[in-house]
Amino acid sequence: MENYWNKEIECMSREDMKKLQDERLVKQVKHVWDNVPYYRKKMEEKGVTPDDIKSTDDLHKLPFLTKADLRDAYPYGLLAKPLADCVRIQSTSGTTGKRVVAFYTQHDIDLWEDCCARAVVAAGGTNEDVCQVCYGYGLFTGGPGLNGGSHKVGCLTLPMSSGNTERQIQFMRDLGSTILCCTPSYAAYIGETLHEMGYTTDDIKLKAGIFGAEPWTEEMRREIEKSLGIKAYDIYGLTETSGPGVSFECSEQTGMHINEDHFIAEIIDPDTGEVLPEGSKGELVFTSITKEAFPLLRYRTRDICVLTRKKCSCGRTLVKMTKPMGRSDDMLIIRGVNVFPSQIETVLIEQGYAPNYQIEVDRVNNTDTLDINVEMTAEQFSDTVKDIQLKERELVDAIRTILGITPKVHLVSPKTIARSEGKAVRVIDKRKLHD
Ligand code: DLL
Repeated sequence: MENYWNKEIECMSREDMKKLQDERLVKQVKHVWDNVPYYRKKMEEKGVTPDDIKSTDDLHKLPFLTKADLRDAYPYGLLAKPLADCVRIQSTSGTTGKRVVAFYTQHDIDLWEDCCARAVVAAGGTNEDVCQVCYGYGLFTGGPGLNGGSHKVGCLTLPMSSGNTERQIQFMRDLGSTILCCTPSYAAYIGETLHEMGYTTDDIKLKAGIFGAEPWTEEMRREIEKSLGIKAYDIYGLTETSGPGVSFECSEQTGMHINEDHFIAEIIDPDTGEVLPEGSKGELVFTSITKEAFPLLRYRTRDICVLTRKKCSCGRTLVKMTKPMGRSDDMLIIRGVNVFPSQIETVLIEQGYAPNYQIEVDRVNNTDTLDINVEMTAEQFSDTVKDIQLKERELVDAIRTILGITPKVHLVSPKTIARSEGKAVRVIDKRKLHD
């Protein structure tokens, strides 16, 4: 039998949900207009005032927000509450310019954790469960989000954070963890390590996993399910909209239900910005209608997917999104970290290299690898092998500082990276991330 965290909302009739969204949107637009001069200016430029927004039917009149706006307004420019009312930030990795900093009031945190609680319950979680959270804690939203959701449900929560895999398995066995929360690639690695340590699924009590924060395929799902003896559920979200829990999978596993009482979803044509009808593939746009501190209106996620309102056997009426099928920008997700090629380029140029480089991403044994080939100038090339190795190490350190992940850097001879006559091919992504 399907369990719900908030049946009234999760199974609400479409008419009632629309009414709720209408009311909340009107209120939210006014809140933003009154408190965020940055967005108010954007509305004025488009000739829209709060009076023009009477219901969700008017949503398309509002201007979009993009990552570029977040960058312009960094750090406090989109804050809609006085700092005195804010209690937390979370953030993505990246240099200042690319970093997203999201703000929360206590109320925002409560609602966010509530969204995550829905995901935990949809994966079969109850207060009888032992929930091991191995998403990163700290600035990343994964750990704190699932931690909060697991607490709300009343699971015994293990705030493990990621890493130290043998210890993860020891805790999992000693405490009898039943639910695992982490990125799908880390789940696969935990499975591998479990078997390498000589254990089988009979030695653990896991029954479900809640995995997200990066793309993963149905094949990978089946592999993880087999190696850990569980049912694996997908969860989606982004820092800008709180973090995980914007949408989550139910037992039917044909897409993720969006928490529409908090987020209005639209699909647009990424080139023209035109809103597309249900069932079309396009860029996902979210309007957060309950957030107090960091309420983004029509935020372009750059994630490409499809929305569907087909009846779901789980009984939920919340709209479903497919797994993201790609991005409309050049962001890569490597080991769960958001990486823009331009961040790497900036480091190379700062360190005196010409912008002749190629980034190679692959997935080996379910772990992402990042190799960066960088061309030396003729001058650099005349250095000794020892000098070149030292330079490679310097680059590795500089990139690790910026991205938070360790790449392999290969300095190559001048003129060995193919020149392009059109757009340079900077990134070769060999992972098969989408079905
Ligand atoms: O990854 C939030 C999160 C944490 C989601 C834990 C799920 C679990 P960001 O670091 O801001 O936030 O990255 C957001 O990650 O725009 C997608 O491109 C991608 N992403 C997130 N969840 C999924 C998923 C967190 N289930 C970006 N499948 C998003 C595919 C995902 N991609």
